[in-house]
Amino acid sequence: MDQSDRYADLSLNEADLIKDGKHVLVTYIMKPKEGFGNYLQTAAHFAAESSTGTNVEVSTTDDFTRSVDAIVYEIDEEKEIMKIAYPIELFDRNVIDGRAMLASFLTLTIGNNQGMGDVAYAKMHDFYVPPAYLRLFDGPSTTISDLWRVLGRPVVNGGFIVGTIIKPKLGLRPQQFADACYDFWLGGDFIKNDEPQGNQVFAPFKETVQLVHEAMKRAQDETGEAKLFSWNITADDYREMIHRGEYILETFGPDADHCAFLVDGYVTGPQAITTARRTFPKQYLHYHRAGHGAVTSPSSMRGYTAFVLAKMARLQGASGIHVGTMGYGKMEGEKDDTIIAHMITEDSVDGPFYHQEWLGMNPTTPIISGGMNALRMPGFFENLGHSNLILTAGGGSFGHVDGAAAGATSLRQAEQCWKEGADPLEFAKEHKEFARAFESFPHDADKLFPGWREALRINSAA
Ligand code: CAP
Ligand code: MG
Repeated sequence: MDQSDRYADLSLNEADLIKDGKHVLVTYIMKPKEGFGNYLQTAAHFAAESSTGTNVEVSTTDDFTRSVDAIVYEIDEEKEIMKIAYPIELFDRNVIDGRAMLASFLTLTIGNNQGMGDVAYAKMHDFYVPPAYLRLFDGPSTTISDLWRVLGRPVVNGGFIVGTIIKPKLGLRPQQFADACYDFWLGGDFIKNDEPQGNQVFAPFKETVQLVHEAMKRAQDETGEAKLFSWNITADDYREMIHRGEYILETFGPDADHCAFLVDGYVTGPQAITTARRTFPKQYLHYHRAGHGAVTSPSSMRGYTAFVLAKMARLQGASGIHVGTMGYGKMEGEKDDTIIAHMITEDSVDGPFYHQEWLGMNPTTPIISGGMNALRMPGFFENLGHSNLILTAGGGSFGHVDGAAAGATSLRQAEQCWKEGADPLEFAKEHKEFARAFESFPHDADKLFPGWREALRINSAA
């Protein structure tokens, strides 16, 4: 059934739609399946299934129904681009407080339309949120400024937070886990649970929390510096999440503001993020995106991109989200993924298809993780252009030949090297931990700094 006369209007002007502020605009890369309608007909059917329609006319439709139809307003068949305007009235609001919910945004914009028989694929690449809808989202309540404040740094441009993930990913018992924390904290600032670490039978959560707090206090006494820990409170049951969070805060007591809460937001979905955001608004909300590659990978033609995931995380109130390593680490990513970091930290930003004004909504910290070590950092910072971020390097810390504290120091030195605009090999001659990172990660050293062995042999022999 050709629904393009109802669900498409290519005369609509995007600038007018933005000025009117009554629609969420979404851009997809979409390809129709062979043997069905033409591009516009498939797009119109997509808009129908994503708003007020189905595959046939229904007798119950009235004029009001039609007034909230999602409308295809632009297509470019060559580039497989389809743009749809969704009236903001379509989206579900909380009964309890009238606020927006991301679940509804997902259900409509990438819900049933992901499995339509006449669509080969459709993937969301950008979306625009008008002011009237934007203000209904929670947004972040704590930000990196709250962490800088605990660390005793300036709350603006407080700089690089050197972090790690306790490795191995699983398999440490509580005392060994706490010992690893202490070792890293002698050089680093921030530790996170790895995404699956929680209450495994060989590492009871409550015993681990107590021992890590002891380790934090010893490391703080030893270094005279505040230390941070991001606790995984992910669970299927929101009551479990709240129980874990409350236990952490009670146990850490005077050090409670040294704790962030980590939620595996992709696998648990918006409810878990919002449970943490609204139950513990004073705790930094760390969004880990494990699993996102299923939809965000360039090899996936459905779902949404990593850029869209990060933008949605800011709306939901994530204080920080993993944004990848922009091609410098082990996970998928490109240099121009810097657009993700800009979109979640700045207030007036251009995305791939839409400019977004955030109207003062708190920023979300770019969290960098995935195969990073001191050798890879100078290039990363040069590409991004700043170091107001959290780095969590697991292998890059615990893989350093002189241990985790030296690993942390090498990461801090890497930022210093970049800030000074120094040649890394020359810089290494004066900075031992950074120099030893070359011996710790020789494959990276060979690739990034050919001739490093000769250049540093003088130093390492000393
Ligand atoms: C990194 C990591 C991170 C992923 C996250 C891991 O460890 O802890 O979870 O990199 O990826 O489990 O692999 P390493 P992203 O530092 O030892 O590589 O940040 O892209 O979501
Ligand atoms: Mg991990």
